[in-house]
Amino acid sequence: MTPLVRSSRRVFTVCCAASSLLIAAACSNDENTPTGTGGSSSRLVFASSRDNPATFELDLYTVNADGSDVRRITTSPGDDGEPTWSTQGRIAFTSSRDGNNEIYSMNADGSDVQRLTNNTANDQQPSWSPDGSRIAFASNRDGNFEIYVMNADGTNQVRLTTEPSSIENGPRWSPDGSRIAFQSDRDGNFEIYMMNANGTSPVRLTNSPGDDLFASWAPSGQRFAFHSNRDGNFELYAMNVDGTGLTRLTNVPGKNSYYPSWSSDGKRIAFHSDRDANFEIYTMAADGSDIVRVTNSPDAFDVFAAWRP
Ligand SMILES: [Ca+2]
Ligand SMILES: [Ca+2]
Ligand SMILES: [Ca+2]
Ligand SMILES: [Ca+2]
Repeated sequence: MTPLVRSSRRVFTVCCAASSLLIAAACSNDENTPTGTGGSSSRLVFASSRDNPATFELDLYTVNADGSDVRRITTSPGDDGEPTWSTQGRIAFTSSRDGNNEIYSMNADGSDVQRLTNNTANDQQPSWSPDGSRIAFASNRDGNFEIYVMNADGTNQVRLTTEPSSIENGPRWSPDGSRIAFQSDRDGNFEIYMMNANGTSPVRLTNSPGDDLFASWAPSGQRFAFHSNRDGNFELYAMNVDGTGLTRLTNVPGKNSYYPSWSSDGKRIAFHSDRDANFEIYTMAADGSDIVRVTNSPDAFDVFAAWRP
């Protein structure tokens, strides 16, 4: 496995008993915004090993939610993963192209790549502020994983959490910009927490004996999806930010679903799953119905899907 996959696996081996490759993709298309299943705006970005069959290295691609118009947008050595789209149309992502995981940004067609971090530690999991001015991310530069923020050009990198005995990662900026969701094992296993965007007042939102990971906000800011192995294998769930309204969205015993990404119209959720043999990208209605398979590359990982805002 390549470095990003290894590091993801290492993180998720620490966090999750039944760890597997995790990745999601964001979406973007420039010239058109086709209407996909369910009427949602329908460009996704995702990571795939489809063009690197010998190494399984991940590159980034964009695609319509119906599976059409796939475009490869990175070609560098190393893994490119964890892409996420800003409301201004730039994609931030994690790459090991320069030797270890760093955060980069680029236009949605792959042009104008900018390196934003430069640190021998793992810097990963970028999440844009809604106005596109800042990026939250996770890094173990200070000894273990904590949540950081920086300006969109990489300046002014500031640590938000200080929990030396636990992992804090998976930051996701709220749609109104006021809060950041993240995951931590500070209470014994991974739970979803939420804090103010300046790092104050963390609140625990989930409480399960399993690992609850990678919150994705609904555009209303009142609900979030996440993946959890609380019922045995990893499935997708959603709940309200006040802790009510827990709903299980997927149910495929023995297979896993990961990394939800809520569409900006609130109607659909993208994710990746090995339910059809290896990892492919899927979307479903926000209530878990109407699952649509987006990718079909049986010999490649297709992971880390994210919708274009
Ligand atoms: Ca680094
Ligand atoms: Ca920590
Ligand atoms: Ca838990
Ligand atoms: Ca595949």
